[in-house]
Amino acid sequence: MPTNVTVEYLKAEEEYRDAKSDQEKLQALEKMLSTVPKHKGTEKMVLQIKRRIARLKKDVELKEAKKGGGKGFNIRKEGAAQIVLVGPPNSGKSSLLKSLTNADVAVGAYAFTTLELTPGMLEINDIQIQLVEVPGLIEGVSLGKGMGLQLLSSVRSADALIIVLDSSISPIAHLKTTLQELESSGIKVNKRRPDIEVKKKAVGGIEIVGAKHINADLRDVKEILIDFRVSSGLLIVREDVTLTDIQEALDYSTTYKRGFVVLNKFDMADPTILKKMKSAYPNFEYIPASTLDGRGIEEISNLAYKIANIKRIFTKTPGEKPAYPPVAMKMEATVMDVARKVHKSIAKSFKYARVWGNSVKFGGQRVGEDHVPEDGDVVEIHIK
Ligand SMILES: Nc1nc2c(ncn2[C@@H]2O[C@H](COP(=O)(O)OP(=O)(O)O)[C@@H](O)[C@H]2O)c(=O)[nH]1
Ligand SMILES: [Mg+2]
Repeated sequence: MPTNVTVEYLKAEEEYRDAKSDQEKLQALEKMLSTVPKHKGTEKMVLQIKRRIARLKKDVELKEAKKGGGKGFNIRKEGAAQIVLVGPPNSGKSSLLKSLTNADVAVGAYAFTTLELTPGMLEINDIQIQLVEVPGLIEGVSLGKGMGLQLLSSVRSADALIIVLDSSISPIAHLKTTLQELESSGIKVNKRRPDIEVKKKAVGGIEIVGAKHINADLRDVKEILIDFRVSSGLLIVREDVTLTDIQEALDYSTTYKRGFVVLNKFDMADPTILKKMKSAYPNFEYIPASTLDGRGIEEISNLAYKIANIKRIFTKTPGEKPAYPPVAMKMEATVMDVARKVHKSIAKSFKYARVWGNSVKFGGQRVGEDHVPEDGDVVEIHIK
């Protein structure tokens, strides 16, 4: 234990020891995390606290799930992808959902108009994308206050997210707190998973390949591995990483999502805010928008389609015209995946496919099952 911790930290630690409920424990741990001095010497401590928080949250989520959760949670996925709308209360999420979809949504000039998840369907490029409004994330949601945990679990299960901000009142600060809430629940937006791999083994201890990339004491690395129940196995590190990177990569509860920011209510904003946001958080795309005058709405649809990471494939039976509408597939889907989507029996007796479009050199080119078609391609499957 480093001796240079603050009085606040020690108080939080005491609160943790005295805590009775999961809620109290979580709050004390979050307080410990925010008060522990952050430098190389305390990295281990910080990571330990984070592991405890993650574990406790998982317990709480499991308990909540057993109870059955509240009404309005667990929206059934429909369409080709699911994108959640998140952001502070009153930023215009409901208004945006209304502008983009057929959803019947309540819009209100006060916070907490929406208390449950509200879905709507966005139709774009012949594809349906489900948009789901998540009630306003407020500071402290990740502490398990109110509906926080269930809300964040709905974000975890989505394919991507749109962060909606009111651009007329401190959008930079609101983006910061929104991202903090998400990160403290293991949801990272527009970040890449570090290139680390773990192969568990039954015996033999821990072996590290690429140790030169690790900027930490290898004993601490092993301690984290053991804490994640890996007592034997291979850790492969392919790029420079810190102890924190290793923990995040091992923690299966960390998820990585794509997202962009809607600067809503731009009709009331100081237009220079766009440039300021870009320099504060350069890893995001921003769309100045207004549900009042309609600006930006079309761009939001287009970018939503892009981050959904799907492609449209027109399937075709030999001798016939391509079928309409196209099927929506994940971007990395192969011709075999398309065959499976059409029918199991077709996939089973797959022989080859002919493809028209950007993924081939000439129309009607013959390809094997591993070929990856591109958005808008026509795929004609031939069976044995
Ligand atoms: N000026 C302006 N007001 C908006 C805009 N979008 C929404 N609002 C207003 O902001 C308030 C909150 O909207 P709502 O969609 O309920 O926000 P939510 O809490 O994020 O779902 C309502 O009074 C809306 O009429 C916009 O683009 N410009
Ligand atoms: Mg709302």
